[in-house]
Amino acid sequence: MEYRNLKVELLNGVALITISRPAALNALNSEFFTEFNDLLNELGKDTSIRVMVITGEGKAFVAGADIAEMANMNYDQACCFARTGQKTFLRLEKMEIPVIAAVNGFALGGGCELALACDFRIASSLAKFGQPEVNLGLIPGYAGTQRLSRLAGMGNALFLILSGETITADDALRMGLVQKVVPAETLMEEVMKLATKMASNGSHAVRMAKEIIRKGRETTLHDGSNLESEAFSKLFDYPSTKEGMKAFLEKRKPNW
Ligand code: CO8
Repeated sequence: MEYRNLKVELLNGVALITISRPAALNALNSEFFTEFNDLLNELGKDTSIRVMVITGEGKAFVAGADIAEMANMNYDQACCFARTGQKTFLRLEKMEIPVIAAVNGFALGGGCELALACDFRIASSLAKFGQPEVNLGLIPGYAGTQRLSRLAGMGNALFLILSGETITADDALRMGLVQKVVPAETLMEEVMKLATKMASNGSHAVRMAKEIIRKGRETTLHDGSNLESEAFSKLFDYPSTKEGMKAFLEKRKPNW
């Protein structure tokens, strides 16, 4: 399928998605959300895809929701625009396969929220993060008020959202907002290496680990541990699990 705001490449089990609207610093508009949902439908059907990577074209990852589109919205339109974004990002978070944000530049407002909905974030040393909505008289609308405090703690979430300050990749690393910062020129090489490694791991194990970690976040330690033992045992029903351990004992790579 052809997209106006997205570029998609499939490489060794990895779907590399580039948000491509560089003239507006990849700002998210309604057309983007329609296309992105179509793409998720398409990728969901392709069992050869084991990892997704999301990045942005040019100097921005995503500089936020499209301010030009939002400027004249009324209550109903704003509600619809916010809910569309929330549903889309929730859907992304619930993808069975890992989703990595390769944050190449500005990740502001809705762009920071998109990065937060990915499983983890690898940032270029030139990346900038922030929730500058208050500068526009707004607040985050794609669940940033909820995900940021869960990921980076209440103090950091309140600091970023109430101040509207933009922070560096190193500051984001210190806050736990990103997992790794790498030189700008090696970002995609490093992310793709990591994604390819993840794509080569036992796919049932990777998917189950993601599901349990995410579900466990919403429950008690006791119930989460039960989810884990259930999932752990279920893996033994898959021939690939036996193959992983057999390959180790036979000192060879697994043939999943
Ligand atoms: N929306 C629309 N256009 C944008 C956006 C945006 N978020 N960001 C940048 N652009 C456009 C600029 O208007 C400019 O267009 P043009 O060339 O036609 O004038 C072009 O991109 C390049 O931008 P700049 O010239 O400003 O580039 P600079 O390098 O000087 O500055 C910045 C880069 C600092 C990133 C600056 O562009 C900026 O501050 N952008 C806005 C950042 C922002 O406030 N983001 C938050 C938006 S609100 C939001 O995301 C809410 C999410 C929840 C929505 C809920 C729905 C109701």
